Amino acid sequence: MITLYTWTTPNGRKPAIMLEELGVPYQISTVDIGKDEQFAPSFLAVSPNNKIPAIVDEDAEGGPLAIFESGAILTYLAEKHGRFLHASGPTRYKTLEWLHWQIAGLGPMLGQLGFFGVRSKDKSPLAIDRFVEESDRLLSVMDKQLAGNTYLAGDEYTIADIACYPWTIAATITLKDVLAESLATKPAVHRWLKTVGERPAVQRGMAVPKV
Ligand SMILES: N[C@@H](CCC(=O)N[C@@H](CS)C(=O)NCC(=O)O)C(=O)O
Repeated sequence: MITLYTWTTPNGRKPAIMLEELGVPYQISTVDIGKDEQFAPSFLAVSPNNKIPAIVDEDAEGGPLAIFESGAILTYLAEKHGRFLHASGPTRYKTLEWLHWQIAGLGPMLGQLGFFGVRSKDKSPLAIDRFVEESDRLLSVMDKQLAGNTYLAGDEYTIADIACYPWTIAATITLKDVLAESLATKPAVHRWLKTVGERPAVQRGMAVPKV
């Protein structure tokens, strides 16, 4: 059995979508980051970087295995089950390219924009401009890729789409005011959001955890 440590955030929902897509049994352990539960010693033993998501797979090869970082979790689950990531060849590397792009770029930039542009009481125009500009640049890169491809890595739905969906849909909801101009010029991103968002497993994963 896999235990998923998660909360109601874009990063937390990526492995939930993946587990739903795979249809494997898993149990949820909620970590309320608003109550600092990510600093509890029992959670730090699983995720020493004090961030969700993390998993523990009791049935991993060689014994129980704890993994933190959503990209590592998605890659592990994809390879364990042989789905949503080719074992070799160009599509594998296109998938990993967009997966890493999300983890190093899209997620952190939208996250900073959420902090400076929405949650912070002190509104710094310099910081907001910087993160709006960078978020727009990233969404433009994504739009260009999706204008020529059904999914991020090409014709197939992969862990790159699973990683990018929760952040991009969040951008259209929680960041819709600060990113209004940018989102109005990204037709391929909206088409992809609709296609991915119609998958039943994505809808189930986006509802995890129920709190
Ligand atoms: N690169 C990490 C980012 C994880 C992350 O930022 N998690 C946030 C919630 S979305 C968190 O746990 N924050 C708690 C904290 O920073 O103390 C991943 O992709 O797993």
